[in-house]
Amino acid sequence: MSDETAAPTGSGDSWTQRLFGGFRKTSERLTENLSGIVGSTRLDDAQLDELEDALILTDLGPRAAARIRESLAAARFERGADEQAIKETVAAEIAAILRPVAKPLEIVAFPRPQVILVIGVNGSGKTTTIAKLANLFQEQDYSVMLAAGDTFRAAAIGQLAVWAERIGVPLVRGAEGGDPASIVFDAVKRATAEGTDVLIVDTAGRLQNKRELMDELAKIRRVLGRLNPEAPHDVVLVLDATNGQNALSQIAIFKEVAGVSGLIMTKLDGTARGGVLVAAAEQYGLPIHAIGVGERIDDLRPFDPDLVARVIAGIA
Ligand SMILES: Nc1nc2c(ncn2[C@@H]2O[C@H](COP(=O)(O)OP(=O)(O)O)[C@@H](O)[C@H]2O)c(=O)[nH]1
Ligand SMILES: [Mg+2]
Repeated sequence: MSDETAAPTGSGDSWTQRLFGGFRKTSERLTENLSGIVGSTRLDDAQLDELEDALILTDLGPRAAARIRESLAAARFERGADEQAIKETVAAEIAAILRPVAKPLEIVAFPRPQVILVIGVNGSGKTTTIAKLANLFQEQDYSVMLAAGDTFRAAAIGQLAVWAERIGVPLVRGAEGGDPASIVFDAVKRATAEGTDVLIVDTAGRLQNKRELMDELAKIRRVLGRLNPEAPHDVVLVLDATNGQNALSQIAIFKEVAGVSGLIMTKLDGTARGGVLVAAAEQYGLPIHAIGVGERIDDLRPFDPDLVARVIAGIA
């Protein structure tokens, strides 16, 4: 299994290897806690209580802990629970939590464009994720346009411009400090005129001033709604997996300030506490569209609940 720690190579397998990295902390805690029940034929209440208490302390969240306890209580390990059988049971339970929320972003808007508003705190990975999404949509033969709605820092506009040029998609941008709503207005008009399939809008994530952020996002939504009552079709919150439990409070805040229709979790490589994804699925039930495991353009994929469940259980 030493391959799991190998440096990412860009091959198909490296995707799973990096996922193992992002979930390692969660997975190791889980395995440690499960080791106490290996060999048992029937798990008694005391053992199950102890296990549940320990699992609550992992980042999977209390409800996942309770469900894992129940499924292990119901499981019959005829010849004594071996580690593999326990892990399979746990993976099945985690997959059952994750499957209902796994929903890829689909381009279905009519009339076009489908407007995807991307929100999240600074540094969570919004701009990088927008580039990766644009690339995914292009691979599916959709035409894509980007709007630089994070006008707070010139660097943010420049960063999106670099990506737009690299992947060959048009960018609608304004001056630093400009009004994001007017950029979005121009972008929707241009995308409509050009028959663009998907318009992805970057935004600033200044949580320090919640009121201002709320006003800014509300204004963007108003302008969008005036041009197309269905827009934005998606409001995607980007979460940084290395934020652990903070990611959960960010969901609550952004639901309040902007409404959220789905999630993308980034940085599920390195030393993330990926288990928070399971807690988010349980607690909010919001669609999880995709996950990111690196800084490169092809480091984003639609969320695969079965693979992630097996990685968490340590058996992928
Ligand atoms: N390791 C890792 N880094 C990422 C990932 N996504 C984004 N980043 C990095 O995180 C930093 C912030 O990303 P950025 O897209 O600028 O975030 P924004 O402020 O929300 O727009 C950048 O250095 C990105 O390269 C990821 O999935 N994995
Ligand atoms: Mg940005």
